[in-house]
Amino acid sequence: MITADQIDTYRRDGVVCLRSMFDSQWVAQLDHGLTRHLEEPTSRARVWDRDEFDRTMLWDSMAWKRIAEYERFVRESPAAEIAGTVMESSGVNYFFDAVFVRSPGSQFATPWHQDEPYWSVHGFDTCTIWMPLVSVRAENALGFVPGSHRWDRAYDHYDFGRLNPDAKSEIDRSDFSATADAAVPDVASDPAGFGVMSWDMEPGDCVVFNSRIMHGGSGKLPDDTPLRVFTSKWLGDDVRIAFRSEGMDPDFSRIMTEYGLQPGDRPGTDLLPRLWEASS
Ligand SMILES: O=C(O)CCC(=O)C(=O)O
Repeated sequence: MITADQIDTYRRDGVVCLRSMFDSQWVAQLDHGLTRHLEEPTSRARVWDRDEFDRTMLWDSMAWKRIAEYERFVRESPAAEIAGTVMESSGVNYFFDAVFVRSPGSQFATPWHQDEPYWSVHGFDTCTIWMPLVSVRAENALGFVPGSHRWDRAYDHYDFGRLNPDAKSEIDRSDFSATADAAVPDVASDPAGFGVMSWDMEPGDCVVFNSRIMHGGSGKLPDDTPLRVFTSKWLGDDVRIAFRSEGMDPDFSRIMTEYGLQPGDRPGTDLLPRLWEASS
């Protein structure tokens, strides 16, 4: 299903676009789940952008245990195998899901960032499967700086808690002000210079990206075009639990502790279940 060339591409670039990985039933299930999810979002859901035409970009996460369609996708779809195969891991654990929903014409572009430095885990072998549930053109899809998953430096954390036009109170938010090491490179002002890659994609296609890759953009949609994206995050061989003193987003430290997971542990338990083994 996945070729050696595609695995090489992921190893080199930190990102690979895979075509027709999920059949129309998986896409329909996720889309149905997302519709239900948006009717009853979690307490973490937040509008990241609302413009003068009331066009929005909404984010929510960690809904898989309450949206049956997500849980089925996580446990039974090819996603775990895709993640493990592309990362060349001996097995994978599930981490969490996040959705990114833009209403038609939303001009919001996701700030450039890396994911893993925000997380309550540490490791090179972490990836996201980014799946649009509608057609998306390359210029509106998530963009990636190839090779940046191996950049050997820590960047400032963008504080996503600032994206709160509706002034929602009690949002998960870390104080990242002490983390400054180096400013995030200004990829948005010179995408060609950074070699930014993105793809025209159809429902069923996915992009798998290493969670240390610099990514951002997406959005800037035509007036009649929405964007509904489901992402799932996966943990491979070298990953350990890590509670970062500089802050986390999302911060899993409390729930991990409740499940008996401590810094330095390998992922496990019903919170981060093992869902695929290479030997199987
Ligand atoms: O789809 C987007 O706009 C952002 C996605 C993203 O940053 C992620 O999945 O980590």
